[in-house]
Amino acid sequence: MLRTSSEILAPIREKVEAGERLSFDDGLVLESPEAPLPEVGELANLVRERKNGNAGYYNINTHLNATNICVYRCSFCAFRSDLREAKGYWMQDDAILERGAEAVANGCTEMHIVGGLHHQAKYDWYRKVISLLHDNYPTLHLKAWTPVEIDWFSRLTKKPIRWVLEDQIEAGLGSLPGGGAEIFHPEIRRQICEHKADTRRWFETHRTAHELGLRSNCTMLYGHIEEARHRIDHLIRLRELQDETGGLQTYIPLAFHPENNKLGIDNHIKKPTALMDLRQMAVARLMLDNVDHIKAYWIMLGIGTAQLALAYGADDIDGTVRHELIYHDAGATTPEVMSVADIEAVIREAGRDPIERDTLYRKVDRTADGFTLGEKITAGV
Ligand code: V47
Ligand code: SF4
Repeated sequence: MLRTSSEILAPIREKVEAGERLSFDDGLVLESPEAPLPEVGELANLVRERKNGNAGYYNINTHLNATNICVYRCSFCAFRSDLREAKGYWMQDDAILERGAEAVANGCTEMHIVGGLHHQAKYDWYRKVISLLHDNYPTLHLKAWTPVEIDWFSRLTKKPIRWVLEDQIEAGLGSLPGGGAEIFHPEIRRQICEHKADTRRWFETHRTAHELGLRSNCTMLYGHIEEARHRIDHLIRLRELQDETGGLQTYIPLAFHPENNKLGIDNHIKKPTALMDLRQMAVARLMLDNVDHIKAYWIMLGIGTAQLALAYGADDIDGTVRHELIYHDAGATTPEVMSVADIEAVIREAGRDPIERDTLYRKVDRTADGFTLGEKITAGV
């Protein structure tokens, strides 16, 4: 049933209903407080249901942050540590293998691996993180390294990004997660993470990964010092890459958590409200017309907002998750892990049909002795 549109959204509603692409200015309208959120959400839901029907995707996954010691000092980061700090750690082979064994015992199909750039770690150590896990637990998909890490490996080895990615694929890398994107616009990026891989390098890494046949995710860190125009610029840059390669599979809007980090403390920033979170979800679904999936990462949003997000553009809530540090260090109060029964109940309560997928969006069917993978789930238009 078509509802009457508020005046400000009428032209955008027409475009969305006709399946037309939205412009930068349309994005700013969607961001404006005069655009009623329920209506923005309804439009996003239209696109979400066109692409993904009533599916509510999740996976069984775990995290590995093999070190938190980092040469960089991104002002939003509560996870990093210096070598001399008590919280600094660096995992060696046994601990990494133990994490793999635990993952497989828990039925995980994916391990999400990112971490600090330890000044004493050689490239071979980072490669070994991947090869150890892949050789010993070949059913585990390794979604690992952001462009910040790939760029660092390129500096360590003095080899191009393409060489690093090829070498990582040979070691067992399965795909790239979405991190390290933050805000692409230089006005903001230089204030929050001046030294690490810049926007050009982020795109070069993902573009090269896609050329090599890897899929990747993408993110945006919102709710700090950026403005609406920086967020829309960010989404349009991602949309342009996707037009070029088609390799992005999921976009995850990341709500800034202000605790225990310089950016939050110095600027007295409060965590984004649920209404801001829902608007970011919906705007992304509407602007990223060529990306199949939008993820409401429950660890970061909280379970209630993630459930609501399934009606505001999102079709995925990430996984059961285990060993998450980045958000919990920055003040997240969500549980550290959710059982399959609970995650399915959360999705069902939101009115969606829970579907277990693997990292590459193939349907997972559980069997008595493990799981089998179906065809890639194809999104609609
Ligand atoms: O790049 C760091 C963000 C990202 C904070 O690909 C923070 O499936 C909020 O990329 N407040 C890493 N955000 C996490 C990430 C991710 C998460 C879930 C799923 C996937 C995926 C990727 O976390 C970093 C940065 O943007 N981050 N500190 C903070 N204080
Ligand atoms: Fe280091 Fe990553 Fe934290 Fe930046 S976000 S300080 S690169 S661990």
